[in-house]
Amino acid sequence: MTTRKRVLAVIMGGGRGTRLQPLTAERCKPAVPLAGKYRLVDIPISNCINSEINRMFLLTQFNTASLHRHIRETYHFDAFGGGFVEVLAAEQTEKSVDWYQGTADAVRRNLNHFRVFDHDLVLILSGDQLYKMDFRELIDAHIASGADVTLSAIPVPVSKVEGLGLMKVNDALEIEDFAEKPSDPAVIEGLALSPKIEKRLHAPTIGREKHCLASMGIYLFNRKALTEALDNTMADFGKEVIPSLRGRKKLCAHIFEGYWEDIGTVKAFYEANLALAQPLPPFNFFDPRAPVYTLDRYLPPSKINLCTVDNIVVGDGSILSNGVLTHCVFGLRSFVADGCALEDVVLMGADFYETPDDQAENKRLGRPNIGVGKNCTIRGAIIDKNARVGDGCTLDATGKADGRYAAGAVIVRDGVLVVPRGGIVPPNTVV
Ligand code: ADQ
Ligand code: ADP
Repeated sequence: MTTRKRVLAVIMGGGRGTRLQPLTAERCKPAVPLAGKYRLVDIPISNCINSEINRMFLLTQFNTASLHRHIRETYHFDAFGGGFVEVLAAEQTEKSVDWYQGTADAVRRNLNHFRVFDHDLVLILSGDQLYKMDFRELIDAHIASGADVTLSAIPVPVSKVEGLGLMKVNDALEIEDFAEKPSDPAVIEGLALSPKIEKRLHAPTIGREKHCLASMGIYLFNRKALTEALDNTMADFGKEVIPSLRGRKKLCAHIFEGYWEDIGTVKAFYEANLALAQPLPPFNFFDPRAPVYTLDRYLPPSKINLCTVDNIVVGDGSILSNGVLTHCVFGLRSFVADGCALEDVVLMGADFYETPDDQAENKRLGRPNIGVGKNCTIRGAIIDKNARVGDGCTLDATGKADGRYAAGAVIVRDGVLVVPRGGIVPPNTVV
């Protein structure tokens, strides 16, 4: 390994987060809970730490107290290593009063913050992807090829390339062509992997559906190349900056063949979470060589009373009672009362416990307690944090068109039923 180069990582914490609404209605994308106890941002940060990269900037649109607290209380570096995770929220300056216009704009506006730190390379990462990668391999490949910019690239079957940037590479993995999110089948066909590259893959694609090399939105720039690439008004890396560099800079691909999921939409987020409840999940949170770090909360172990459970993940501090729970993810401080049947549900849990006084107050106000009340049947849903589902509710996403239901207490998005953060679903609601 030759990671003597000094690397700064820049994590793109998300634009307006519209594709993740309503999960991003009251929080920024990096803070969205994941897998029962983590937040989305823990994934890229852990990948960096496990790759010996300990200087990270997190670019976000919102200056949320909760994100700052999570970062401050989780990521402690010793005084000698010089490590940090710094949140840089879109800020008003004399030159600009608006939000970041796109990924490139966000990085450009923060170049002045990066300059202060010694570095040779800048690693730009998306904040909404679930994957495990040793960035040292990417860095080594970048140095070995003498590239100005290296893009991490993953082979994707042609039927699944929608929404991805695609590239054509030569035998030396130099990028000869790049198209951001092409939809024309002829263009996609033209970018399909050459047999020579196909043969080099660990999991050869020959004899299967044609594959293309897709950009993972992970870019490694030489310091100078980044400054030059951003010396303009281009807003986005994928749409503008990367295509503009073709022929002007040496652009190379580094092929990654592990599990990688973009979780920028409600459906992808839901499916990636539930996949963790399978017997052998595609993403391994149990890998001792590459742990995923998060806030240590000192919660009690969870209690499960007389339940029938099958393929569930349970976060700390939860109490699940007397129900049938199938293929679900329960986040921190989840409560499920007696007599419930839950299937394919991501229950995010709560930020705090209600005291007996809080519960008495709920009763007085006719408000359900936080969690899922007695005798509910729920299927195909995300119940966001601090939500209250009353007794006797039936919530089922099957066959429901996207839209608002139960006077807005429930939203169906991408075919997934969502009870928003802090939402109240009155007792006996049927959706
Ligand atoms: P997209 O993910 O669609 O495609 P983009 O919307 O630019 O591209 O987002 C990239 C990352 O930056 C995401 O993590 C996003 O949340 C974040 N982001 C977006 N706007 C931001 C802003 N203004 N401030 C801070 N963060 C912001 C990109 C590439 C494709 C590639 C896919 C792989 O353009 O070529 O195939 O990623 O997912
Ligand atoms: P999210 O994880 O959904 O982004 P936040 O991080 O914004 O949520 O909120 C989490 C923090 O908010 C917790 O640390 C918790 O202490 C605090 N919190 C939120 N609502 C309440 C409340 N009603 N009572 C006490 N603490 C709360």
